[in-house]
Amino acid sequence: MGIISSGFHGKRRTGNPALPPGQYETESFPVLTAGPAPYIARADWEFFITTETGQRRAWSWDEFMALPQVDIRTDIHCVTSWSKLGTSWRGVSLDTLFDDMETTSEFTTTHSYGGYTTNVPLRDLLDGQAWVAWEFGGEPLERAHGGPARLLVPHLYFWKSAKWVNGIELTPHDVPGFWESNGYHIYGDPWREERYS
Ligand SMILES: Nc1nc2c(c(=O)[nH]1)N[C@H]1C(S)=C(S)[C@@H](COP(=O)(O)O)O[C@H]1N2
Ligand SMILES: [Mo]
Repeated sequence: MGIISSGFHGKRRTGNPALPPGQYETESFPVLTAGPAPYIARADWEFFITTETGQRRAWSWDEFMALPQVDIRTDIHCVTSWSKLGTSWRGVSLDTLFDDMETTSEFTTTHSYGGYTTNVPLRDLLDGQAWVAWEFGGEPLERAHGGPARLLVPHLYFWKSAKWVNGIELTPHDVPGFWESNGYHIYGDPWREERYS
């Protein structure tokens, strides 16, 4: 094929190096939720981390807001093939939240209000790779997108970014979460197209 007209690729801008294989760019922000969206008031929200030894840390909304806040600009990639480039978020780095925790666990299960779970290796949550985000595009995160707050792990497919996040459990083994038990890949690297198991 020598001749490519500009309309040929349609919205599948396959030439964009920011797009992982098989993804197309969207300007909209689709909502994807398995089941009903829970309603959690900020006053009732907390975020916990538990370890394999039973250590537990938890932050109320006000305690969470008193932690250092950072702005994040990142691309997000949904396994259903849409990618949204250059999204902006504000939240707390998981490096901050894990600061005092002592663990020998290498894996985590994130728990959401409403029962959703997803597993991510601990190393993928640290070193500036993951946040608990509560603002999107300069506005409080909408409930449909996980407000009051959601996990943001943008280097993995977006199902790992648990909405209505409640806490993270450190686990000795890699335990499949909701989608990982329903045919999705255990790890979910969009650049390797790790969509399904
Ligand atoms: N609690 C919870 N988190 C979730 C989901 C869900 O159903 N429940 N869906 C996941 C999936 S499959 C995707 S693609 C993204 C979608 O986020 P969005 O609705 O903000 O686009 O949230 C992820 N986090
Ligand atoms: Mo998804």
